[in-house]
Amino acid sequence: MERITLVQHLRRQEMKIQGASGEFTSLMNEILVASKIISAAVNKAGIGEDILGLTGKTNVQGEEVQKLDEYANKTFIKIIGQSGHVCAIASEEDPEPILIATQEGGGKYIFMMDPLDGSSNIDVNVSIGTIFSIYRKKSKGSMTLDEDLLQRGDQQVAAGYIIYGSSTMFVYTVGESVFGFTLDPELGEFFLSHDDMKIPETGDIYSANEGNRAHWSEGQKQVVEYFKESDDATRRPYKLRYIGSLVSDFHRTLLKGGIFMYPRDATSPDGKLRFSYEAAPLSFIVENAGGRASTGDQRILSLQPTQIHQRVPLYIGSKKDVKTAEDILKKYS
Ligand code: AHM
Ligand code: MG
Repeated sequence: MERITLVQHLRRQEMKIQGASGEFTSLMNEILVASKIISAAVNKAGIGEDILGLTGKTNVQGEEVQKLDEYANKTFIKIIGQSGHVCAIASEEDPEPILIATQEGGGKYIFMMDPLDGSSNIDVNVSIGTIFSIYRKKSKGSMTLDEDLLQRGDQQVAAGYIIYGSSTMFVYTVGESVFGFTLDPELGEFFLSHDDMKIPETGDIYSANEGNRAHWSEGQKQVVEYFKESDDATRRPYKLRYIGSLVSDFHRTLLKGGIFMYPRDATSPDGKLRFSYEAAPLSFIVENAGGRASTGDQRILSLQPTQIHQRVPLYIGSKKDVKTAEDILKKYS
């Protein structure tokens, strides 16, 4: 594969779009910068608090040690907010969206993110990640909640995630194709490592928090029973893998196929994951890689959100596996 950096790749993509102003590429470059800063901080997470014996309140410079998720949130807001390309930032960490005014009257994009997903896994050295999504401002004049911040997922201009794992990877799509880049830590550059990513049509892995089984509907229990049955023709029983860190579980699903589920249950009627920061961006990615994503009975990208922090059940992964889950759920509904 040609050795090409993320910056070069973005520029080439831009050249394919007629009349592109460069604003989008510039915004993506800012995301890239923020992600390198977070990647370095995640790599040092253990050193800061344990190896150097810090109290957790102040660091060696006498500054307050921030929790990594707060740090990631602030870093993204600062860098993206100053880019001049966005008019609003909505973050899973903040109750209200942040409106950004620039001298020119605000950028044309809306940036949504889960700055550090799976952050409860930091202490145990499990991969975590950032999920982001970009929409175009639709309203004329000042921002509106309905027109601008509550857009359907199929209106996304781009979506991506950064996984801080054994290596740091940046995966993004602007539609049609999905591209993955791996950070070379010595050079501090992301290089194309996964060109035109495609999810297998079926997999042999299912992923769900089965600890919640007691609260599941009969349909959801049957979905999991199905994947556990023995049948050579359909490669069942499937393997179970559940990390509990969405970016990691999703990244594996994208590469290997299979299905990831976070269903609704008796204690959480809308599931756990958020539409704007988790379900919609990952669904945009999976569909552009040839996969499928639904709430169990509706395509995620066709769903009209009504609240910025709305939760949705999520079934995401290989086309056939997600369809199978939907069919079983329908049968028991
Ligand atoms: P967070 O946004 O508070 O980090 O929570 C989201 C995380 C996802 O990364 C993961 O898929 C899910 O919560 C795991 O939930 P559970 O522990 O209920 O299985
Ligand atoms: Mg999250």
